[in-house]
Amino acid sequence: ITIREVTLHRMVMRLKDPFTTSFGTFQDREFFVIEMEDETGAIGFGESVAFLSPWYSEETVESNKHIMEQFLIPLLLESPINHPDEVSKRFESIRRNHMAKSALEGAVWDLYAKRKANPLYKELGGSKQQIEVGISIGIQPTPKELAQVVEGFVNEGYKRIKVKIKPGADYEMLKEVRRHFPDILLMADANSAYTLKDINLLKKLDELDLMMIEQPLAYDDIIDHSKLQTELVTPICLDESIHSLEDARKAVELGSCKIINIKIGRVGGITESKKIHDYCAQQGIPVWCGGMLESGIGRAHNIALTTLPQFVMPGDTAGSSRYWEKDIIQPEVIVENGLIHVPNKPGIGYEVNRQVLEQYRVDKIVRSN
Ligand code: OSB
Ligand code: MG
Repeated sequence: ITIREVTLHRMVMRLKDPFTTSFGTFQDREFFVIEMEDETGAIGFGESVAFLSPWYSEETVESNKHIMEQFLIPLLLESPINHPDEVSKRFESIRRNHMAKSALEGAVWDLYAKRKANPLYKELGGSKQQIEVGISIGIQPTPKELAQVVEGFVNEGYKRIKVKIKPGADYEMLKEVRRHFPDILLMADANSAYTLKDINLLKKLDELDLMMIEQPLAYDDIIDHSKLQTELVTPICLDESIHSLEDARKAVELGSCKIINIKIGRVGGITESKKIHDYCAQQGIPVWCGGMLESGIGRAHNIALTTLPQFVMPGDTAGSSRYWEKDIIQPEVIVENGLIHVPNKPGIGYEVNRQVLEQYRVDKIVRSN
């Protein structure tokens, strides 16, 4: 594969509803769609998942742009690639910046699969024809309102409900949901809002029969999480703390978590995601695919990855209509009875809707050889 041209489409898309986490509320999603063309005219798409501000990790939309433009794209244009697995090697001289790397690698994967006229999920070695999905619900003003929002999504068929929590909006919120829905798969995501000083509160959550608690402690921690896990019945799932196979191995060896949320962007791409998946399969650690409020392009990559066998728990890849009035892919991602049918078309399996892409595009940067 000789990459001829890389286009960065800078997008601003308004979420249907504002999304609140332990770090605040936002509604406008700004990101890059990566379009890549090779010497045969094949085209691949990727998506950068960093946010405008560095609240989730240190990367931002601007840092992604800087790193892609100045460092990563020149490395890609330098010489041909035989296989997408080589991309992460090519980027090795650049430290971290996983979301920037992953955005470009994702486009290479799509392009490679399209050249071979093969669905991306098959290139990854996946086989599921449908995947189970859950939904992630932002912090709501009151337990009552939360229970109403949950009811709506339970009725839509989502297989697992995840509720964002923070100090002061945790036990009572979850208790109300559990009271209304004694049998649903329910979990909480704290996005690092607690410390070991909150141990009593975190232990109390054991009453609620949660499937797991995601990233309760610091975004860069695996030591305190291992202490916490020995005190809790509820399994800990790590999100922010895991950036690589090596991080996953250390966390599992320390007993810092019993479940891992794999996000392609956070770990630097699909190749690294597969390595973490394979390691977790070997260790008997369940994994599921997280989300970053992506457009349909990022979602399509998540769907392909989730067809791998160790993705045994419902992920956060909800349908297009949960996020957008109009998604940038066609057909849009449809969830029925909590299932997404995996498309069998080449590459990511969805077409990019050029008209909608241009409608939400605020800037365009082209680099070619
Ligand atoms: O922590 O999993 C997270 C959204 C943005 C940033 C971080 C997270 C989330 C979600 C929603 O939980 C996932 C989604 O619906 O795409
Ligand atoms: Mg999370």
